[in-house]
Amino acid sequence: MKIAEIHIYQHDLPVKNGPYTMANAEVWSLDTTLVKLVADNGLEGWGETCPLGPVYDKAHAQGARAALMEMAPGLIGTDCQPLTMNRRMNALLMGHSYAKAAVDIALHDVLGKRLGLRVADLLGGAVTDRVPSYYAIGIETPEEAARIAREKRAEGFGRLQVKAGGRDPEVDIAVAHKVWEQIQGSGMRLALDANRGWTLRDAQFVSRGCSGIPLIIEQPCQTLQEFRKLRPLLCHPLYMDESSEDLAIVTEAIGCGQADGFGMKATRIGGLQNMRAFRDICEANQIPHTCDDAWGGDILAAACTHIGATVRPDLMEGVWLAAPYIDGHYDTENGIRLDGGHIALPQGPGLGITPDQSLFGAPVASF
Ligand code: 0XW
Ligand code: MG
Repeated sequence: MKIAEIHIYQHDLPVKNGPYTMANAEVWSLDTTLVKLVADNGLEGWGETCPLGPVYDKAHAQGARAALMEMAPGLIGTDCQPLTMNRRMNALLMGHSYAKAAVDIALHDVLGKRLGLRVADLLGGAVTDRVPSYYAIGIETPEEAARIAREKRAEGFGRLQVKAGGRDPEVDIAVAHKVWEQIQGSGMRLALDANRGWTLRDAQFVSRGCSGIPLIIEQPCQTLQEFRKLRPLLCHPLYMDESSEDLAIVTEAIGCGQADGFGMKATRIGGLQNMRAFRDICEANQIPHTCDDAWGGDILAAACTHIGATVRPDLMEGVWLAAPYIDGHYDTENGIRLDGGHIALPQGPGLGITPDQSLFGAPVASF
């Protein structure tokens, strides 16, 4: 089976009840890119990439479409095999893993349909059909963060991520304590995610101010060098998110003891083929991690859910969904939804999602 056509679509995702807030950033609407691969047997596969605005990661919406248009002519005629396709994309364009991921996801979708297998089965096999999620509480006051924590505990979430940074570290400390008061003893795990918004000084202040709380600190600062300096100074396990830009950085961070875990984005690492390798590297080193993405609709949500379903349960830190912030679904029947803090693994072949293509309008480019 070979690639016969590639179609690229742009679609806006306004943030429901926005904005979505993080340290030094708030977003009101996202610009997502969808890729439809048509194989020479007529089967179609869908992929998606949706940077969280232009400053969250080294990725932006127009860059994704430009990278896809750069590669597309050279991908026509390529075998529908993930490794072959990834090697072909790397031979056509250096970097831009977040764009390549959309092709890789679409490829897994069309290959699964060809073989009559779920993407999770292509990735080694699902260990669960009810994938754990986690909820991210934005930059909030201590009281509001505590209210949301109570609500999400009642809904059945097993893990909370609380956004921090971009403000007085004393407020971050107060938020962490208020949230912990709501979930202590429930078995819920807690992450404090600064999204690179702390200095080394603030990260140490907050960790010491929360020394009695069993939380993890996620992406406190900007650089790998800061991770190296900070790791021995913290009272808490240190997770890497935005800095984990590729598998080489992941293996170095694990090998050098810079990271105790990861918040991993399927598109940042380059798609499901690389996400599978990341999963296996983490499992070989007993390293917990998430399987999610910065944003995205049903296609990206399904991709993260499928890889998330294959992760060893004791290492699984959850699949985050943008769904609570998106009005409607690409696939109204099989769209990816939260239920009691968990996500039902789609059972159809491929991603198990059939997007209503009319939502996306005409392609911005076809090859
Ligand atoms: C919580 N997320 C997965 C959603 C937002 O994109 C940010 C991200 C994170 O962990 O930084
Ligand atoms: Mg994060």
